[in-house]
Amino acid sequence: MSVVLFEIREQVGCVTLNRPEKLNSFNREMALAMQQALDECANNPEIRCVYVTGAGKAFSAGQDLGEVTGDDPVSFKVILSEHYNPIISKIRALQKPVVCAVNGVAAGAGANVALSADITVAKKSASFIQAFSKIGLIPDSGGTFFLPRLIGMQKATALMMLGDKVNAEEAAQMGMIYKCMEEVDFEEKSFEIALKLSKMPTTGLALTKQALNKSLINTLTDQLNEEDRLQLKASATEDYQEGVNAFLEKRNPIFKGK
Ligand code: LHQ
Repeated sequence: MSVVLFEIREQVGCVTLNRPEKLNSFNREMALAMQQALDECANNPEIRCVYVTGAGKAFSAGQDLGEVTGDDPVSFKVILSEHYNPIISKIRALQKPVVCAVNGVAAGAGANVALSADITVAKKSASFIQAFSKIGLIPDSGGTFFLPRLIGMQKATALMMLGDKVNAEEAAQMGMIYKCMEEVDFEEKSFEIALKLSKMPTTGLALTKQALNKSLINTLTDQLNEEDRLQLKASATEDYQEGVNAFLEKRNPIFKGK
């Protein structure tokens, strides 16, 4: 069985971390397979939205600690530069919305992969742990970039230093994730978000993502210029024409992502 499952459902690329017996902790094979799945999502024009989740009871327990110990450990340099950093960069660079459905515990790099998605939702029983400090490491996988921006410096610092477990409801309340969702129909309801996005004007959504990526580092003046540039692109899409026409004709629009 593959350590990452990949399938296309309608126009959604579904990526499932699949080492449930190891709480989907990342070893080299899984990190590289996830990158391959993200590349397929980026390059396949049929795919208009990406949905990432975990198999079994966990989303991901972060780094497989068995791989960094023992006789032939994988080096930290390799783990960061070949595993996590490319995963985070690929998620942010993907010109399609990435929905992450956190189905259980997300710890260490597992938590920060989840927080790098465009829209992160979590099952009520799921939790987030910045587990790094407990083993003497610093938060990686973009955590020190995204978490303070999501929840503010004080809370991010406390969670990263104390390594507290945050449940899904608290995570939603503090703005770490978009929504905490009910247990019973979590897969179906979280997938509906991805499905809805895949039927929207996805070129416009990609341009929105570009603007938001830039907003994390831009001045207001630069950001206004960026909005100007990207809005011109959005206004030239077929989907924009379709959206306006459908509104005026009082019908449902059919968007093609073009
Ligand atoms: C695991 C793991 C795991 C291996 C559970 N590895 N087996 C970057 C640079 C380079 C190196 C290091 O890492 C990084 C980035 C990072 O991600 S650092 C942070 C690494 N992750 C952690 O420190 C989390 C460790 N795990 C836990 O704290 C707990 O397992 C959590 C809170 C995730 C879940 O707790 P429980 O639900 O109580 O499950 P459990 O602890 O009983 O685990 C179940 C099994 O999974 C168990 O194996 P066993 O054979 O006893 O059933 C664990 O050993 C194994 N497992 N996490 N990361």
